Amino acid sequence: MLIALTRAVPPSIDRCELTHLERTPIDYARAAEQHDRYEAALAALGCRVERLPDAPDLPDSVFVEDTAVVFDELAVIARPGAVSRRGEVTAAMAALERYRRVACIEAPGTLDGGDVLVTERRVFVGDTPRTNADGARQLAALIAPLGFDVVRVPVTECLHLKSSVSRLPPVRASRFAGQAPLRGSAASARHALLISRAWIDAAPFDGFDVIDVDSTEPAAANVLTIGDCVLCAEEYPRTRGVLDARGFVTRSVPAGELAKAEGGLTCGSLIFDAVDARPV
Ligand code: CIR
Repeated sequence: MLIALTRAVPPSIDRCELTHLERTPIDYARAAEQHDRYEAALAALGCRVERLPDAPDLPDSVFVEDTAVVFDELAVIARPGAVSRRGEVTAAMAALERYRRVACIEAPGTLDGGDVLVTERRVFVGDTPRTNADGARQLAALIAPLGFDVVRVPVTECLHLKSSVSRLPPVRASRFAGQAPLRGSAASARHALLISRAWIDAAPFDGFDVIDVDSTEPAAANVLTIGDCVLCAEEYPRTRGVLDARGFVTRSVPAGELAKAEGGLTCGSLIFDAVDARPV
């Protein structure tokens, strides 16, 4: 059973943090309706959606991904780089303690979950204003015993690492039938990655099957993979087409309102398997 932790869009969303975008009005009702559709899509894909308690005065609280990174054996509670977001982690920690052993990133470390891309054995951590070297070092120490190594990746063109690169399901040979094999595709059944090279250098991901977003959609790299399905933003149909053409199973939801707050599809949930849950 997959659990998806989510949180309501707060009425204060128009006071959200912004780094790379100009502030434009966010239609609260529309954002809330799009988030409802996102949650419905998660449920349709087999998740049990658990909403954290509302946090009306925390403008970015809908973006629960940034509050933690969940591994099978451990949940690492983040320490968001934006001071305005630090209060968000309490509710995430309370929820995660029901399912996992937890460990916290401590000051002076900072870490946003959106900067952490977990692959089979390697965890990529964005070097951003939100995630500092100490936060990355603490994460590395916590997950080394679980068999993960950590690679830092410089990010300058977008908010988080996962704004520019996100995980796809593992490649199957049939997805590449009739096309030149991708770099690394013969090497393993690793997850493929969807990447926006306009925003990030692909070199750190050497050895992975890397699929490019459509060049007219640089903001389309943040997709949410659940099992074999890739949830895409409706606003980026060409990139969805790229994935469809490769044989991936895709679905889409509208995500334009929260995109004005620099949120993408992974940002709205923390998804993990309850099978590995510790007894409550
Ligand atoms: C922020 O700047 O923190 C929010 N406005 C957007 C956070 C998006 N979260 C994510 O990419 N994981």
